[in-house]
Amino acid sequence: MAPFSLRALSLLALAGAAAAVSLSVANSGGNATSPYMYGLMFEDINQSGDGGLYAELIRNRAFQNATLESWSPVGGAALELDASTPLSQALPLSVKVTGGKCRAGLKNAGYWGMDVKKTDKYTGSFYSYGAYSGSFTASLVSDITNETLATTRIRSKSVANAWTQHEFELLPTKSAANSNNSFVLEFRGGKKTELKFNLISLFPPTYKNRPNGMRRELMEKLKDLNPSFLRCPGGNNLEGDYWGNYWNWSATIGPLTDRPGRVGTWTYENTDGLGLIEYMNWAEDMDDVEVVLGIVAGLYLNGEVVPEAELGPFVQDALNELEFLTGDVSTPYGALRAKLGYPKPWKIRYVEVGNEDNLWGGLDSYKAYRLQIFYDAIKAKYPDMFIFSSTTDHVYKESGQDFHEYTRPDYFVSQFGMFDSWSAGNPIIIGEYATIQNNTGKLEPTDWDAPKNQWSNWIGSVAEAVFLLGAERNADRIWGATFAPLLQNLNSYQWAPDLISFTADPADTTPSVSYPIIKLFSETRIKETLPATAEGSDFGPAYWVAGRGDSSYILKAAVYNSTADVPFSVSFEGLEAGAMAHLTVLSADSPWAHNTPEHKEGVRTTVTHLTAGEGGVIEFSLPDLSVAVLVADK
Ligand SMILES: *[C@@H]1O[C@H](CO)[C@@H](O)[C@H](O)[C@H]1NC(C)=O
Ligand SMILES: *[C@@H]1O[C@H](CO)[C@@H](O)[C@H](O)[C@H]1NC(C)=O
Ligand SMILES: *[C@@H]1O[C@H](CO)[C@@H](O)[C@H](O)[C@H]1NC(C)=O
Ligand SMILES: *[C@@H]1O[C@H](CO)[C@@H](O)[C@H](O)[C@H]1NC(C)=O
Ligand SMILES: *[C@@H]1O[C@H](CO)[C@@H](O)[C@H](O)[C@H]1NC(C)=O
Ligand SMILES: *[C@@H]1O[C@H](CO)[C@@H](O)[C@H](O)[C@H]1NC(C)=O
Ligand SMILES: *[C@@H]1O[C@H](CO)[C@@H](O)[C@H](O)[C@H]1NC(C)=O
Ligand SMILES: CC(=O)N[C@H]1CO[C@H](CO)[C@@H](O)[C@@H]1O
Repeated sequence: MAPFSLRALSLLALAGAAAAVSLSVANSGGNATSPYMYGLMFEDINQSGDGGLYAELIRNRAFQNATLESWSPVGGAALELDASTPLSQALPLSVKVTGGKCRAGLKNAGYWGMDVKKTDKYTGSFYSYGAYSGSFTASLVSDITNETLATTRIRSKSVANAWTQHEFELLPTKSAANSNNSFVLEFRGGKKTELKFNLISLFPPTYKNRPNGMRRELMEKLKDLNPSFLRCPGGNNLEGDYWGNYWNWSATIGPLTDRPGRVGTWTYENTDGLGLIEYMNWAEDMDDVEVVLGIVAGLYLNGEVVPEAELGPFVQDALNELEFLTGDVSTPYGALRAKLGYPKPWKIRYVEVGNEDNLWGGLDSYKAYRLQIFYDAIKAKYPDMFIFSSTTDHVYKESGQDFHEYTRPDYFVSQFGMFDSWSAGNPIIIGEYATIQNNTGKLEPTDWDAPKNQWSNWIGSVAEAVFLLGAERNADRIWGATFAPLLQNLNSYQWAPDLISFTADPADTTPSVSYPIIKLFSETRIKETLPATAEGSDFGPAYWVAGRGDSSYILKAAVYNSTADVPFSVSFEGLEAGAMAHLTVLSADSPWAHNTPEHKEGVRTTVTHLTAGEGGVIEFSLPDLSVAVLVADK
């Protein structure tokens, strides 16, 4: 038996030696890293806009989908949809309330509830049609106890044969125990009662107090990621499911009464209250992150493509949109923007033509004419704008390219080196990435017919980190990267896993286990990558990128699929013995660790202070399935 165990021992020792990482990081010879390395990608998917980021509490506020969904009668009244007196061209349908007892009206259940806090002031508005000289009562009530949490009386200005707007505020006298609350609007009922209502809206305080703004704690979670770009408004949602169903920028601006809304790609009605201007405000509120604006490029998800001869209006639409955003007030669309209250132009420096135009039979036409026509038209008017192709299968002139990957952990890890061999000419945005399925034991990509993970699990998040390190090592060609999708309303979603899950109750807001990795990488920005020479070991099971920050040296590393802890000894050229460093390590109890609203602590963070030893060498070790960043003070 003795020789046997000796043999086993020496094999183990070999494995240990092979896994040890001894790195010497040079002080020059690297590449400047894109300032946009970490960002956000957003589209209205999984009720992440309406019912999520967009702070509106009333669901189906303007009956845009021709249903009474989310509304119910109170006090014996009857509700029906009414098309006889449109509030506006964009909002043709209203609700007619008839009959009822002495106090009658209608009730809205919100987006699966409403959060009610005593410390918050709620701002509401509704339009009514019909003669009525009494008062309205607007209230927030608990669905569980029937308690009134906030109420106010509004003197009626309502008249026959015209729409009248009423505004009000609600100040709760107590906080609700949970988010099972509704909004109730009541008035004097009776046999002759007949009143119509539309655009019934209620907002809590919003992020940075923007009118028509965003939900506070979700925006805070996004801001905490320290993002530097926002890719919007899609994604598939930009393209639309069928002919004419594209995201139409001009229908998402102006007063809410002018926004018709749209059944988005994810098959539910979007109010478009979160429209183009709200995206720009969002970018501004994240301390001016760069917007990567997706423009509609003539491919629908059912495979229909706009023929070359009919593309003109789409190109004009894109130019109008860019003029609306960036044009001087003396231009027609710049003037429109000013008229809507935004005289100061926004900056758009990055445009993406379409989304995933390699899919759904779109590639031939994208290659033949679509990318080129948009590129040439935009460049002719805006020579300084940088234009991304929506795929890596086709670039045109100086365009960038967009790489999307939804796959399994092993597959991501196998792609650590994929960008090493790409030509550096056309910068790549990794516009969407996520681990969505488990390993199978073989190196297999996603099976689109099989279920996806409900929650990001830790092994998948570490694999994403390895992939990101591979991208950052190629700083000369990677423009930026963003996880997708960003947000998920747990009460109604089409796609999991997502980066942040939420419900109406802010206490449920749950960042996935991928979130702390992105946050850590994004907080420790490498300004310039530096060549790191590894003595006697190659990538795997440890992966890394080294570089220089503002006043520090940085090493980012991940360990995936190791049988033992991996010892690191790292020296940075110019860093002396005694130099101070700190090491942040993210790890979890199991490869399957994940976060849920009930358990949000799937990832452990440990910070260790280290001192460089002889020759400036910093030593530490990392466990299997860990992600770490070492920051050494210069
Ligand atoms: C910098 O870019 C060059 C050219 O793409 C590449 O060969 C080199 O490895 C890069 N250096 C680092 C440290 O990433
Ligand atoms: C309502 O939504 C469904 C999809 O859920 C869609 O098929 C229908 O066209 C929509 N109707 C209106 C009026 O928007
Ligand atoms: C709340 O009101 C509903 C409808 O009127 C009633 O069915 C329910 O019993 C009430 N709940 C409580 C706790 O009073
Ligand atoms: C409270 O609301 C949640 C949805 O957010 C729902 O699943 C639950 O059934 C509600 N509970 C009650 C008692 O209404
Ligand atoms: C886009 O919106 C504008 C303004 O609302 C409208 O005139 C136009 O018809 C819309 N286009 C489509 C295809 O719906
Ligand atoms: C993980 O380790 C196992 C056994 O050591 C090996 O077969 C497999 O290829 C490794 N996977 C990756 C992605 O490195
Ligand atoms: C992936 O594996 C985890 C842990 O076994 C499991 O909970 C999850 O359901 C798996 N995902 C899928 C899509 O089967
Ligand atoms: C309102 C809405 O879009 N609901 C959909 C959310 O996603 C689920 C699938 O997960 C659909 O069944 C719902 O219809």
